[in-house]
Amino acid sequence: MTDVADTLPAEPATLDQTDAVERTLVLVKPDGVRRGLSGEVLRRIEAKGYTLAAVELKQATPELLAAHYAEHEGKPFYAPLVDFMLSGPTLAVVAVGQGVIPGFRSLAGATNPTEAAPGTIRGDLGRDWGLKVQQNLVHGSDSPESAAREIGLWFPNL
Ligand code: IDP
Ligand code: MG
Repeated sequence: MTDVADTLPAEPATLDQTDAVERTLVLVKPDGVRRGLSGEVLRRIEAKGYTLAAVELKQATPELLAAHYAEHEGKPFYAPLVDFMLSGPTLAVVAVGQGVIPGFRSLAGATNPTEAAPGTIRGDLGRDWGLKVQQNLVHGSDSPESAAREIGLWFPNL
């Protein structure tokens, strides 16, 4: 016979149970910094209610970008993407809050700025400048694993 205790959840839900706070890496790419949109991106993150845990203007290096974009190595857009990311400073940001990983991806909009919905960062502020989707203003981590890895790369002391 099954003991009733075996059928109960180990930790029953309580009324004050909350989602875990998560962290994501946001980058304002060199096109966004050059166009003076760093503040606008930070404004949208804060207006949504997320918290800024770190903000630093950094010049990326080939080594950092090779690690950051390892999943794209070998793709046709990889070398031009790395060159673009080396073309000027990047604003690196750690944003914090429940659901911030998908939440920032939603604020950023679709990868292709021509297709990104109005209301999103890429949809409102980005466009094709002759390079299709490369210059799309921002990066946001796409999973908890990517966020942990990318925060470690851009903010080794956090
Ligand atoms: P994401 O930034 O929306 O996560 P990914 O597919 O991870 O998009 O691509 C990383 C970055 O590589 C994009 O944000 C964009 O800058 C660039 N990229 C992606 N696809 C292309 C392409 O087809 N041509 C040029 N650049 C691209
Ligand atoms: Mg990506």
